Amino acid sequence: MTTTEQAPAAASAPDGQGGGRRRGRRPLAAVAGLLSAGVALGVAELVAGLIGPQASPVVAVGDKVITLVPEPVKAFAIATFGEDDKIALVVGTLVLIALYAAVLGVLALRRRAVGVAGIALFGVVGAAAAVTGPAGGPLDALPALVGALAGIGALLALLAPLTVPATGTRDTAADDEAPLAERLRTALGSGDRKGAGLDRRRFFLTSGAAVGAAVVTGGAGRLLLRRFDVGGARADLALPAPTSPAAPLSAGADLAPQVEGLTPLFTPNREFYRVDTAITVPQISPADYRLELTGMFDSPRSYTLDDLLGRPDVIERDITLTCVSNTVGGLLAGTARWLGVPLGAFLRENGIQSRSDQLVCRSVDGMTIGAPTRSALEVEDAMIAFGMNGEPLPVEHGFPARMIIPGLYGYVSACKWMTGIEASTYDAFDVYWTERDWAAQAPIKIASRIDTPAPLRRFPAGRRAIAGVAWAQTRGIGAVEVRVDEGPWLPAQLSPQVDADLWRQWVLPYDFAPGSYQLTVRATSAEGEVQTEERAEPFPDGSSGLHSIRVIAS
Ligand SMILES: Nc1nc2c(c(=O)[nH]1)N[C@H]1C(S)=C(S)[C@@H](COP(=O)(O)O)O[C@H]1N2
Ligand SMILES: [Mo]
Repeated sequence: MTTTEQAPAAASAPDGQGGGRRRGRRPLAAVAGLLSAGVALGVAELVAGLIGPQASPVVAVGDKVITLVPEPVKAFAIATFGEDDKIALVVGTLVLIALYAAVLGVLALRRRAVGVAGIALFGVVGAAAAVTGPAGGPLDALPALVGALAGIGALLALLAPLTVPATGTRDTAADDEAPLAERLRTALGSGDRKGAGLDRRRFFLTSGAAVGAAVVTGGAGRLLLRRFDVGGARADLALPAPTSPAAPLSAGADLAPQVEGLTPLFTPNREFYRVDTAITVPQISPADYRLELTGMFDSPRSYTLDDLLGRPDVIERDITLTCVSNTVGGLLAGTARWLGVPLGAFLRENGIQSRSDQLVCRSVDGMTIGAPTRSALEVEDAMIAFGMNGEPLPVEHGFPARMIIPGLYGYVSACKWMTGIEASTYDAFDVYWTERDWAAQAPIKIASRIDTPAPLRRFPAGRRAIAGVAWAQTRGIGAVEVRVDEGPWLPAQLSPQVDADLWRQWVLPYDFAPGSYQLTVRATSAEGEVQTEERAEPFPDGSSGLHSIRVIAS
């Protein structure tokens, strides 16, 4: 730990005079700053534990950062950290806080007021972020403010032993006996006068207390926040049986068991890709859930979860979901058996008006997702989903209810933790992603991916399956072809067509002589549209181009 590494350096400070001592004390002051920030964050977490997860300043500030960072930075973060982008953000935020706190500690050594103001500012920023968050209220300012007060207290207590009034004194008793006025002056004013002493023992004792306080309060806060987890309520939820079940799968519909390395037809919930802007997963208790219809409806109303679960028209469908951020050959696509309420019927029943061309779907975390009203009404199998692969939606995937519209990228259809649908227009409302210049309309592009062989990893020469998946939701996949080097396009064998909204696996057995090969795949929709080889990046409406990899047989 730096604390102990720094101590000998400070101890070997050449003399008892101000300049030398101040230099020796700076690392300790930086530590004091760090520990004060730790105490502030811990206490804030404890108070947030009493109020609710939306009040935690770390999370609230992180949320704001996500909302404010420019798209290229976000794209970089997703590209670099993938689904760990939020962990990277939290770690990055903590590193920044640590630097800020260390600098504050050093500045406060000379002028306490700077430290006090710096931590107060930190508290105000945290409070503002929490209060103005999507689920924020005035009470949510409390954790950051109380945390900041605790942090200021900790900073003053930690700096005091670095600037004890009498020259060279290490005697705490002597310090305690110093005149009150003197002690106050040290606590509040410039303690770093020439000749001020350093009480290392007291500094380390206070540090230990600060570490303890930070750990205990932070840990207790985290524990308290578990009260808000809806995992238990989710486990207790009984799903209805569908009135209209998914199309039955023939035996052998999934080719994965026979082909090593091939993506399974259905993606287990745990492995299903996750993309959203939520740092902490929103927790909506089933009992409190409401879906509010607003805007251009003749007879808008609000639905409880039981209203949705108890409907007589529950459908079950197999649908492949895809993210617009998926790069060519990428893994941001997954297939599930979804259970829910047919969206078109639901909207009509509430008298959706023909003037509406955009549904603004609102999530409890403040996200707005704009889906074309027309698709919502006309795409068969569009639904408000509450079940995924035989279970209630996992909390990460939108519990208790989300939208699914086959054929549209998730950012223009698949609103998770959905608590509102406003029938609106594109003219009247810019949603989150369109404000950030992503396309307002974004049908999923035809795509195909090679899962095996893995690129650049040697495999034994001989007969081997080249295999992967291809998708063209709502249209269906008609054919997949593979090209080896500059050879002809060879037709692959496809898994049985189950539903146009489901991806299809493809397999091509190939005799590999030792050597290296360039493999390229392309799909054709059931309507005859051939996947374009023209390369496009995900921004602004989805990537295109053929997946091509180099493989080596030996
Ligand atoms: N509330 C909310 N819903 C959201 C998002 C989000 O950030 N917040 N992201 C969307 C995007 S970009 C995609 S691709 C899908 C991903 O759904 P999944 O995480 O269940 O795979 O959710 C969509 N729904
Ligand atoms: Mo997405």
